[in-house]
Amino acid sequence: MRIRGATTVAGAFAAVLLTAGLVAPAAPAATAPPEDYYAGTEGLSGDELKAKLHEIISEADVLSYSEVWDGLKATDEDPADPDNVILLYSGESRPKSANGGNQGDWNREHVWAKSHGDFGTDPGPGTDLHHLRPSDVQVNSTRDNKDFDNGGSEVDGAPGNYTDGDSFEPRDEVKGDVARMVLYMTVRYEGDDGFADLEPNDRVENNSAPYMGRLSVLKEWHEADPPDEWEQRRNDVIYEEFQHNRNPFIDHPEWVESIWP
Ligand SMILES: [Ca+2]
Ligand SMILES: [Ca+2]
Ligand SMILES: [Ca+2]
Repeated sequence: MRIRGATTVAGAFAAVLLTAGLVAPAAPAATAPPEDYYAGTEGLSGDELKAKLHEIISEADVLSYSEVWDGLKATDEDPADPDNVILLYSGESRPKSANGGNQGDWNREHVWAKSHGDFGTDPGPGTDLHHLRPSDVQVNSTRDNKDFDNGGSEVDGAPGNYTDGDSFEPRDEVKGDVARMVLYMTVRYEGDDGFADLEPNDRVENNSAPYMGRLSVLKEWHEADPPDEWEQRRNDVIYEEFQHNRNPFIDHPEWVESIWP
């Protein structure tokens, strides 16, 4: 049994190093959502569950597009190096200070492409941290506004990612993350706030329509790559420090099947 508050010699030594700034504190472990966050969802499924979740997660603060930089530096911090962020597609760790628009920089990737519903970067879906991720500038431009599907040839500078003329397949480690980000967006944005009603479908080449495909593939990716501690911590940081809302599909992966059987 470990007694809370008990001090060991090693623990005291670590505390001294921490105080002296010689070691970085360990990344905080993921926490569960507050007990009453999903109150009212009990017994619901399908469209009723989706409607209730929409109500819950729409209680949120909205960031400006410039505040997104600071958001991503916190949400996507490299646990092994607090000066760096992890890039979504390439998986690379790159200095937080290398944010920008030039080759070698990282920028703000909209996983739900801005053109699918034409929401731009005004405060709203275009600044929602739940689907924004740091990405290499070149890789971001290769992804472009393509829908998600399996297949294609490997992306330059992002091993394990594939693309062809109409779709993009992210690396295995983030396939589920991508699926849960897309599905969050469809529940959060229902057309009642001046922005388009974002919805998933099973197509590619959605272009400017407010849809993102392919739902059947995203569901497979969600199953194959369940939420891990890093993704849960990211959800917590957005909830606690920035928007004060959560991605329900990270907290309750089973709700994907309940809403999209
Ligand atoms: Ca394709
Ligand atoms: Ca993952
Ligand atoms: Ca929607």
